Amino acid sequence: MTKTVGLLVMAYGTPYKESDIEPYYTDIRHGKKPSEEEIQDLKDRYEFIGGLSPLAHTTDKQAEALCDALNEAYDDVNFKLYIGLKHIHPYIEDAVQAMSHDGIEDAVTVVLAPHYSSFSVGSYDKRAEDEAQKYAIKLTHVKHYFEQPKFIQYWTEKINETLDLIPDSEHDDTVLVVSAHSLPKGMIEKNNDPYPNELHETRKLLEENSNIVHVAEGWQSEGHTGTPWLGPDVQDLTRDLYNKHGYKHFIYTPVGFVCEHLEVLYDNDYECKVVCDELGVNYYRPQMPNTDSLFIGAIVDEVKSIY
Ligand code: FEC
Repeated sequence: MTKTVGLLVMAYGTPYKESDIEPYYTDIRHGKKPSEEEIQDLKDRYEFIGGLSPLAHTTDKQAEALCDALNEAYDDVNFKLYIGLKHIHPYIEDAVQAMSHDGIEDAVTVVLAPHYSSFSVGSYDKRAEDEAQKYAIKLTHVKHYFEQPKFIQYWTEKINETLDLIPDSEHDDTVLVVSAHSLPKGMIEKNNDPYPNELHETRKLLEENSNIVHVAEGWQSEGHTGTPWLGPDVQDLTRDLYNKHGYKHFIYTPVGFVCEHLEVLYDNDYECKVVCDELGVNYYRPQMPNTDSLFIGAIVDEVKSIY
């Protein structure tokens, strides 16, 4: 007999229309409204990437692909999909309430972010857990999937395909920048958070598996809080790598994210490219995982290892 199990896919969320930008940003700031200047700056960045982010659509597609793949992988389970977002509706709590309404008693949760930090994946899980306890729903959490062979294979293939665009004789003049979203350094150090080490492990796996010769690790998209964030920032790193080694080709793999959205389309494709243009070097940013079957397969394999 097949058992119906909830699949709660959680993601960051993005404004659906321009008027959502202010409340969305206020939610990111824990209810404290950003200044008019900060709101305008964010509106300008969305405008730059075409008005709004593709994230909402991609999150839906990724969640549907994952649910389909899990239903293929399990004979005795029928996964029913729920999407819960961090900073806009449907919120994580809304999704848990919908599960309760449908009589779900058991669910697997997945965050669309491959590395664990108590401030990212951990905070999604806590919100889901707090709500699920009200309805006695049992949750099994996927904590991370950066080490899954299919996740590493996805990025390895992308790196090698990008290297194929560069003459062999210039591979020694090429550097790979592996990055994730920065977080405040003090919080990470105080809690002995695994996040920086998980990025480091990802970098090692990509270095071992792909044909790249030179690799650097960096952090991106940091906030402006007046306190130190994890570094080096990818833009500063680009300048340093150029000044020290004179690389001609820079390949950016923002492996902490799983699809094209503001932080990739603006922070990599605009901000890092501006630095590359200034230095007269070539900018490359392979396609993000989106609904690629290797990426979806990596999450399926992680679910299978815990559920
Ligand atoms: O495409 C889109 O519309 C949204 C893309 C988006 C993703 C994303 C992922 C992460 N964030 C993480 C941490 C923080 C911290 C701050 C913060 C601020 C912002 C702002 C926008 C934004 N984030 Fe985000 N993040 C995305 C978008 N993020 C917009 C506000 C303006 C700005 O700073 O650019 C707080 C900074 C502050 O206090 O001002 C902390 C982490 C991730 C990756 C894990 C995950 O997806 O949850 C960590 C996608």
